[in-house]
Amino acid sequence: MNKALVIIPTYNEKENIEKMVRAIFSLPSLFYVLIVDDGSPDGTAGIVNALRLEFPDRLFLLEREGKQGLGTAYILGFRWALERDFGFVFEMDADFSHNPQDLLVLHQACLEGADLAIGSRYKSGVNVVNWPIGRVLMSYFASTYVRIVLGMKIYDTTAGFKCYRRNVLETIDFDKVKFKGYAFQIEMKFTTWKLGFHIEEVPIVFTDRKEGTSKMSGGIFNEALWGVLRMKLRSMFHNYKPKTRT
Ligand SMILES: Nc1nc2c(ncn2[C@@H]2O[C@H](COP(=O)(O)OP(=O)(O)O)[C@@H](O)[C@H]2O)c(=O)[nH]1
Ligand SMILES: [Mg+2]
Repeated sequence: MNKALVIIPTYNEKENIEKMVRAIFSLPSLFYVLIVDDGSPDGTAGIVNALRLEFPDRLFLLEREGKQGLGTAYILGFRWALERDFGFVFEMDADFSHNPQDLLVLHQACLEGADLAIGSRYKSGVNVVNWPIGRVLMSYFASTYVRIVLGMKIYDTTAGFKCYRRNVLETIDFDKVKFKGYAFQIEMKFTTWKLGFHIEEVPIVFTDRKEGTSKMSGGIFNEALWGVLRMKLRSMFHNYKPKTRT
């Protein structure tokens, strides 16, 4: 159970996906990669399928019809990983905002005892490169808002670059995960924290994508804004229990 799987959700990432897969496979540790593509009209899945001929044992692809959001893509990937013998499961974007080298650092944090390691932009100052200042400020203050409302001691609450130990994913009841965008990232951290797991933030530098376009939308932002209040309310009446798997 020491195998490490990197899950990458994709929607229109034809400029990035091949470079990203090759970058991960050239790291000194052995990582497996699962792409969850939502029927990207730009043919991202076709590129992955071609690459699978070269890496049939290390690269996998799940295809869904139509854009269904990041949260459900990850949950599909988590279930897939749990049906197999992966001990460490990563979340990562396709667009090189997350430096593949940092997979090694997150992995190391989990090997040294973290149940969840978070690649954090805000652990030490603000480590964001090439985002317009408005977006940096919004992200930074959103993270602070979440930390205060939920009372969670995490600086980068919306971070999407993470490594979970298998037992965390085995314990979370995915049927109860409600959100899809940034709120999904917050909800996963909040649930992990409420369940009493050991969370560590590892400082990383986040660089804005150079190719392709962001899928961030006002709707996703609003979901996070109101979702955090709903999470807070729910946590006041809800007892966080590990899922009993049958
Ligand atoms: N499968 C899937 N992937 C998505 C969806 N929305 C975004 N992504 C992917 O999730 C990652 C992060 O999205 P991105 O647009 O870079 O968001 P941003 O970094 O917040 O601007 C990228 O790899 C996207 O291709 C979706 O609805 N479905
Ligand atoms: Mg991005």
